[in-house]
Amino acid sequence: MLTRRSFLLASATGASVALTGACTPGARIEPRAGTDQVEFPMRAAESEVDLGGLAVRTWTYTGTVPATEVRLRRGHTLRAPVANTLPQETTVHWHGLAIPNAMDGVPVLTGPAIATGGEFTYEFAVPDAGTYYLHSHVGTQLDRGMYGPLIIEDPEDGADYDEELVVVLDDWIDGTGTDPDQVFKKLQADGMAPMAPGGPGVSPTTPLGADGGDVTYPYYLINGRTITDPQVVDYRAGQRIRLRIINAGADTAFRVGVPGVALRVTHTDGFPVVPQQTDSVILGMGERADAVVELRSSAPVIAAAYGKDGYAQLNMRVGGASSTVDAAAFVAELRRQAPLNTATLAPDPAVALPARPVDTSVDLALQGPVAPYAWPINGKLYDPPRDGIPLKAGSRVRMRYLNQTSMYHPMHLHGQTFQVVGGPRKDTVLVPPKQAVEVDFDTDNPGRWIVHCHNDYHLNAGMATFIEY
Ligand SMILES: [Cu+2]
Repeated sequence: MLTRRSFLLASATGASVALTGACTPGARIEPRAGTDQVEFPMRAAESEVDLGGLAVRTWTYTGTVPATEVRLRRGHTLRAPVANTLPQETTVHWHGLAIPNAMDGVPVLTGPAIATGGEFTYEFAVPDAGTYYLHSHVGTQLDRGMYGPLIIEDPEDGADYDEELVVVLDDWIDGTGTDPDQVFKKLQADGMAPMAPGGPGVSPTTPLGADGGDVTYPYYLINGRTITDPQVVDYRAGQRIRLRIINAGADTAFRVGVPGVALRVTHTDGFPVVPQQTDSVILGMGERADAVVELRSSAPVIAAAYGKDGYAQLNMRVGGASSTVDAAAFVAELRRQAPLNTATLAPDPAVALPARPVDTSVDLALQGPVAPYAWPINGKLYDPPRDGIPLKAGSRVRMRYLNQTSMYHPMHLHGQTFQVVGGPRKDTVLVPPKQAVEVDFDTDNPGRWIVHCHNDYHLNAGMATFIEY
């Protein structure tokens, strides 16, 4: 019997999908034949990487940016021995997966980090299908090259598309004369520039307000390539492509679109939604969206940095023809659009949380910046293992994110996924400036679980707390 997997491999050798470029992340890991276990060894190491006309020294898990794609099927077991050769301790966090606490990769809360010269083996069964990613949860390592896609297939995948394309977005500064540790030190030394008064507030076309972020990046990447030498993927006219879009950036939200082609958004943060057509979608750091596009001619995927200059690009090529799209003009068009916020989607009924009364409400007031550079929650900076929020196992919790700041914060909960009140199942949700977002979840996976802003610099500046039960 031909599985979808072997079909994809067969069609790839039939050249319907040709990956070009020397540094594509397409060398994917498969389960060992006859087993359900995927072995994925990683070596955290300083690496020389070509980002498409830009050679940098950075830190990686597999010698590439992004890390080699991990792809397995729901219920499979992932076994990942990680050796750390970096001059700092490190971990791997499996973003979005509700797995045992000791495998979550958050220092202090879930276990010790992997020391320099040390090793640790992560091993767990993957509970839910969908588009996920892995990244370091130590310091500013996420803003180096320490991230990669983690794709979990459902046996029923593939009914409404022909091919898949993983699209990993990133903001890049490491190895360009500075590194993320120096960037963070500079933010602390300089303090925050005062907010420009009278900038645009939150509106349909500026859904995250005026403040795009704290870091100015020289480059934006899709699948580890700058716009100078983007990845090119070949298709045939009429093919339906499932884009699995992952925002692996540290301080940048992206507006994502394909010129002249509608996106049919089918999933967010791994979970299926009632499909929604849109011209563009906005993704905060840590968020994912799956969207099916039907290609009639060559077209790029464009990701415009929100509130910042610059964009990232990947080229989908049909019939070998170059796209005639003016990327810069499309970026300007993206900035005029009202992008879809995935938090407004309706869940697929199969994954909606069952209705039940809320047992406990937790308010998290998002605050800052406090001079010189701190972002508190409820007046406190992250200080594990102190100041956790005790909860009861087996309860329905409503968490209210109250953003009192002038910047957006993508809030991420570990260990269990939530349902946005009135919206879809997710693990990361954008909280626009001066607005509140409510999410519900069930305490069904005991442990100490961090809740934090997925802006990596805000996290390092204290914007986190944790629940425990
Ligand atoms: Cu934040």
